[in-house]
Amino acid sequence: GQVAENVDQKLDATIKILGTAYQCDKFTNVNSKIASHIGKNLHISKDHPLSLVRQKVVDYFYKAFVNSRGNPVFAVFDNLSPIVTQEQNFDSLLVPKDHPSRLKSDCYYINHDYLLRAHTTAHDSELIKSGLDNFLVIGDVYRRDEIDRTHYPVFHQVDVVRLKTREQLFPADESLELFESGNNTTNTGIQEKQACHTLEAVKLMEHELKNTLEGLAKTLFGSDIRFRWTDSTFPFTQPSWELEVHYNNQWLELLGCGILQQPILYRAGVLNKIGWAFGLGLERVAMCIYQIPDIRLFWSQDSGFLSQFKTSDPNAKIIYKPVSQYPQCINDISFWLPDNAQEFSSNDFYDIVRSIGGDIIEQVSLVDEFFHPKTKKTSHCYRIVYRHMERTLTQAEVNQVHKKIAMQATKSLGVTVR
Ligand code: FA5
Ligand code: MG
Repeated sequence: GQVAENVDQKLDATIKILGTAYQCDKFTNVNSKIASHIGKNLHISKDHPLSLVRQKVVDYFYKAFVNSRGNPVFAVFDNLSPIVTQEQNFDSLLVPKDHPSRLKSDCYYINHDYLLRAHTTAHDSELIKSGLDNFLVIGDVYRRDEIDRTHYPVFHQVDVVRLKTREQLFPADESLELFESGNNTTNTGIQEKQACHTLEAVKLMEHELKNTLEGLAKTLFGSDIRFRWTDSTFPFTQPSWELEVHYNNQWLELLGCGILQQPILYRAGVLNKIGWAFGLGLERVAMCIYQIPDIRLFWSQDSGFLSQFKTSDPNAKIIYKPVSQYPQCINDISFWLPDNAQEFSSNDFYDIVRSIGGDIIEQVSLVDEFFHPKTKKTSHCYRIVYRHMERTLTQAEVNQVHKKIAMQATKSLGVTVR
């Protein structure tokens, strides 16, 4: 809050982010703690749970929308800089000048000109302008917020946009149009459509959007997932909806979506298309499907957390097991394999480690391997991570277990500890 701001920033100072120095001014409220998250790119970090969810979403769109040659039509942008202008984050999306989402109390401003994007929607207008009709934007977003189990000032979103021409929307009927010079129509007070759109076009787009998102929800949460649609409002879509899913006995807001405001497309130079868009939070999905209890865990460097998501298959069923809050104790062991090295299996060593170490073994992994050309011997180095669930282990007691493991490996596997 206010204190951190005053401590960290001086008006005549500069703040360095991703290698660029920015002049501070009275807008500046990015502090060094927040800035330290920039460039971490959890959503594209190998084996990170947010990266697994990203892959699931991308795979779903690659499969669901292919061209006549069977190739995916959606382009993916997952490495755009989170530093954006007010034009990108707000103006290009028709967010009014006095909208509360622009307030310094809600956003992280670098200075008057730049802020950390508050949603990945910030890139939609430019990507539309560049000529794309189908794309995903995935990245870190920044909002001033409390820190608790489900809120963190940095989280990750996917935004998806799909634009269609009249011919693509109504391939079989030349009498149907996208546009008319009609009125905003309301149905029970909710804006049913924008004045410029025909009702047929909006209804068909709504149908494709909702079908696509229900399919996505089933892909992420399983085909039995219960969901419901609620009406919503965003400055950049009309009509707008939210999709909620029923998970662990409660309704959870999964995403916001709608029919893009036509002026956004006009301003981006697109005159003959209608579009739908949505924005989804990755943390919410990951917390549900992997049963991760606290949003702060995503930023954990603890290998006890990260190693649980090591998989080559984004569809692997993973249930997170809580990691002890007591510290890890990491000991390495290196040994020469016996002469019949081909017969040696790391799994045999892992069994020994587990049978001797029991529950204080958190992980074992092969961290180095080399062949000595003179002696023709192979060396393996294993890293053993020890951790007790209820108390802090002393280095002395870990050393004792470690020594026992070395002795047992020597005896039953014929290795020579180095
Ligand atoms: C938006 O950010 C809009 N840009 C979404 C959108 C895009 C609407 C395109 C229409 C068209 P919202 O603030 O509701 O909307 O956030 C979208 C999703 O991000 C939420 O549904 C939720 O899944 C996730 N989300 C929002 N705030 C948080 C938070 N504090 N922590 C975790 N996830 C969040
Ligand atoms: Mg919302």
